[in-house]
Amino acid sequence: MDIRTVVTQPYSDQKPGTSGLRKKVPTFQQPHYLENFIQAIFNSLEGYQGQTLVVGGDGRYYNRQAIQIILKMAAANGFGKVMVGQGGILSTPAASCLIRKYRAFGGIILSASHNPGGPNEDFGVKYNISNGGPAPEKVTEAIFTNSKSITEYRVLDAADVNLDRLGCFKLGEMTVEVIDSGADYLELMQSLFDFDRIQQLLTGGQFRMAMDAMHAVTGPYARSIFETTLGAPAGTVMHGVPLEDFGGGHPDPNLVYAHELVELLFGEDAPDFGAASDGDGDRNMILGRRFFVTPSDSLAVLAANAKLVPGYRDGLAGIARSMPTSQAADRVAARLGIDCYETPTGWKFFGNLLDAGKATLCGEESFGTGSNHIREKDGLWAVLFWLNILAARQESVEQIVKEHWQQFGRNIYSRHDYEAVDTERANKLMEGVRAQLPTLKGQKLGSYEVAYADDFSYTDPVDGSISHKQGVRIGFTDGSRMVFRLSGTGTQGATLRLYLESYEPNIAKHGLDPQVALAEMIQLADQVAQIRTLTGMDQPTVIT
Ligand code: G16
Repeated sequence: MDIRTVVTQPYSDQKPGTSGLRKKVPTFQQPHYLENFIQAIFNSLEGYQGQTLVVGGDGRYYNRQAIQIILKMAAANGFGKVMVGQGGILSTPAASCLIRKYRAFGGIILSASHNPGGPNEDFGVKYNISNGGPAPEKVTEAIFTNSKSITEYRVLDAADVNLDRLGCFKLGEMTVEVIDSGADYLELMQSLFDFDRIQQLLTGGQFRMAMDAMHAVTGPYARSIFETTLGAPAGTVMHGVPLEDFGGGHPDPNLVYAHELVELLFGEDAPDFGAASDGDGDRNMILGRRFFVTPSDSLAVLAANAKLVPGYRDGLAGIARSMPTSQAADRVAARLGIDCYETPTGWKFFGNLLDAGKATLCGEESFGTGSNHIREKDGLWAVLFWLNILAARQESVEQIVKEHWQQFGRNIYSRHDYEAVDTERANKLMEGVRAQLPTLKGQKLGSYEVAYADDFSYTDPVDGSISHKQGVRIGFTDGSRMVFRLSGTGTQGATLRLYLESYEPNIAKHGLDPQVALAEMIQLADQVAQIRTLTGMDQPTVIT
């Protein structure tokens, strides 16, 4: 079998975003586009000769073709072995688990996460390092730099590997091991949670749950865990068969896109517990009967109840949250006497804190929660964590959250997304807000007084690296705040995210609808940023 060196031209748009390179499928299908990016990844790494690479994706359109290309390029570039999930399937958390467990050099995960899939929809490539986590900025920058000057890539001329048959195959000098996509992940979950107790809850006849896999990668994992292992009735997992186009849906577990689950949980005779996960299985949404748990509250509740869960019984080293995530977790950390870290948006920023043992639990407002068990956020882990707490406390989701608010006060929170905004206008909006920052401090805005106004920058406490311009914050003297940033995961125009938060210690006001409680701030945000004028939109596309 021959290794071919193919002459290529660089593409100028291969800059990884918040989580890898995400583009429309036709962009990835351009001649040499995927190959260039994969070679740019390999070129920016050192010492991988003879080492193991983990490869898999969320099963979206183009997954299988991309994997064949990557396998042949890995063989031509000198990897010793590639572990690939059966059928090319690996959830993002399962890939992270495998990289760590088998001490792989790294992994390539093919996913555009919660973005839709299909011939004209999104595809993505993400590189994870040996700790199992997303490549940090210095690596993604090196990949981008490499992609801009690439002149050739290496690929093995060979037949495709049968991805559906478990076992080891030779591809040139390299071994390809097609592995069961879920076995190692299930074992890890069993080591963290009280499966016996959760099983009693799910089979006791009193408690019902629904898990929406949104026709994405979590389906087979969820069926194996909840239905086969824990004994929940067949049908507990909805939309459990992964489809290349996610059944035409938008595999984003939020109140808008997971509407079937939401209708079920808010309808007559609703189950006690509902959960959903996204395209690649790292996000989660948690619902009780007629009750939505915001991701920020979810992190805080998990942290406050961690001692009920075997894997966290010895306590937490610290908590980390992304900057736009509400400060609910900070209150729990303060009560527990542990540190709470505020990082930029992007799971990659948690890696160093977890590796250094500074944080145990991490979370983001964007429906991401996880811990030091791997280096990615983990949708099913969060669902099991909640089930473990529910089994231990024998209370409803709503009771648990409301009691949490009574103890800690409520951080009322909402995110407004304006999607597919003209990029130039979105940049103008952000520049407009940035221009006001130096003069905002001390000003009265409606009934609020500005305590600080800045563009968030982060100094990593472990390696000292600095990340600038990570979101504009306007904080008020009563602890409320609004945050503006542009999404780093969209593939069409720009997405403006407006994050709103206020703190409410008064129990009598805990039942308020966040849109009502935050109404004045929503209006002030529009005043400051001219959102409606500049986006040309009267309403956000998605409110969570
Ligand atoms: C990715 C990142 C998350 C981030 C989210 C939203 O999630 O891994 O850390 O919070 O994007 O990012 P943005 O606000 O820039 O769109 P996922 O699930 O898409 O990989």
